[in-house]
Amino acid sequence: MQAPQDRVGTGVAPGAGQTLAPGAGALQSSLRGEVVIAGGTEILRPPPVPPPVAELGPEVLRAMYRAMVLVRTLDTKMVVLQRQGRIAFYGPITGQEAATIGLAYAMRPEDWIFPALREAGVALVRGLELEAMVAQCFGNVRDIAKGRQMPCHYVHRAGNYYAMSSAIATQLPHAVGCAYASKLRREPVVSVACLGDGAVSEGDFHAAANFAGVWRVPCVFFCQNNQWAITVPYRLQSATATIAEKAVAYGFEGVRCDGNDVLAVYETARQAIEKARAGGGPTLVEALTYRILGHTTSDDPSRYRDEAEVAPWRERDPIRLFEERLREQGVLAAAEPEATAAWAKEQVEGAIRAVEGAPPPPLETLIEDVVAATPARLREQLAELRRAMARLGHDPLERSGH
Ligand SMILES: Cc1ncc(C[n+]2csc(CCOP(=O)(O)OP(=O)(O)O)c2C)c(N)n1
Ligand SMILES: [Mg+2]
Repeated sequence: MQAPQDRVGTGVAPGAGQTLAPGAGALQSSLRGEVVIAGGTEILRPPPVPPPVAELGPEVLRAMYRAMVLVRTLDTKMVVLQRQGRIAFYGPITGQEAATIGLAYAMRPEDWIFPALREAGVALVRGLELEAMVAQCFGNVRDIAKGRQMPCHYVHRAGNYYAMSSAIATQLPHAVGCAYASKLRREPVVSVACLGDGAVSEGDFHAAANFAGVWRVPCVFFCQNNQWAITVPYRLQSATATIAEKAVAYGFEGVRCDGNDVLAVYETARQAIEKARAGGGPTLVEALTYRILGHTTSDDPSRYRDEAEVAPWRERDPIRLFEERLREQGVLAAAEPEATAAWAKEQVEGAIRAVEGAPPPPLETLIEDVVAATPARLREQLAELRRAMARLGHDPLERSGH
């Protein structure tokens, strides 16, 4: 169930109110300063104006911890579901929770995020319901995207979370374009352009960074360098010692942080985002982390990677590091990790129970949403499909849940 929408912040806007092309939807409303975040797990909500790290109160620190545990729990469970044949595919974030959640808490609600594959935790923190996420992985009628995307390719319009595209780096010019629109409208809204280390070999990365530097747009490039792009290790991807230093070529600042330390990521991302908001132009943030599991459930890293390389990174598990720190500071009580794990398990299992049995999207949705009025030729194709399915013994009405 979608919870009622609640308004959590409003933007500014001299020059706002210009209209974009029809169909721009959420982009239009957000750039006009109408920021809403719908639904989601209230307990994870970040402060509307993220403060410097030293001023983060215990409630927010606890919320960050819960968000990390929830993402890990979702990952673990969804990988199992894939192995059981209940979903087709999954791309885990495991080991990268600090990078994902640190970024999520550093953004203001009115900011935009253009995700790559491993930012689902940002959608969760920005109000996407767990049930909607799980339904997306099943691709059933409860999926906002109507089963049209691969699993884990989320979209969350109310949270300014752009639809994830499989094609590496294509979101980066889009993010820069969105940031350019904010600049033209004099709106203090930042676009966060997410990428993996593999994306720096794509032309789109360089075009986006060049444009961002020349026009000093309010865009932060946020790279989760997990040191692998499927089977390709970082040393074969790029000859620079860091990804951060690539920013120099485009005339803006690059900064690397410990991607397994959620507070380091938070503060680095926050400073870059606030600098962009204040007119200081783009920054390339590199969160150095490690991909603990396979690229996705379709991958077997034992075929190309030595497990000895993984072991020290397992030791630096971002959730455990944060947990130890919070316990030392007296923010987490001794019993809290166990209670949080039980809470997260119930949240995830409850979401699966709620959506797994839902039917597939209606067959008609195959031809909807492409053009305003569905042309006759598409309706004919749908009728032909129904006839073919009937011939082959499928009942299209049953399959479509009608
Ligand atoms: C343009 C393009 N080329 C190749 C692929 C196949 N592909 C999917 S993910 C991936 C590697 C991505 O690595 P990285 O950017 O480091 O992100 P990570 O998966 O490590 O988070 C590749 C090559 C693709 N999806 N799009
Ligand atoms: Mg990578």
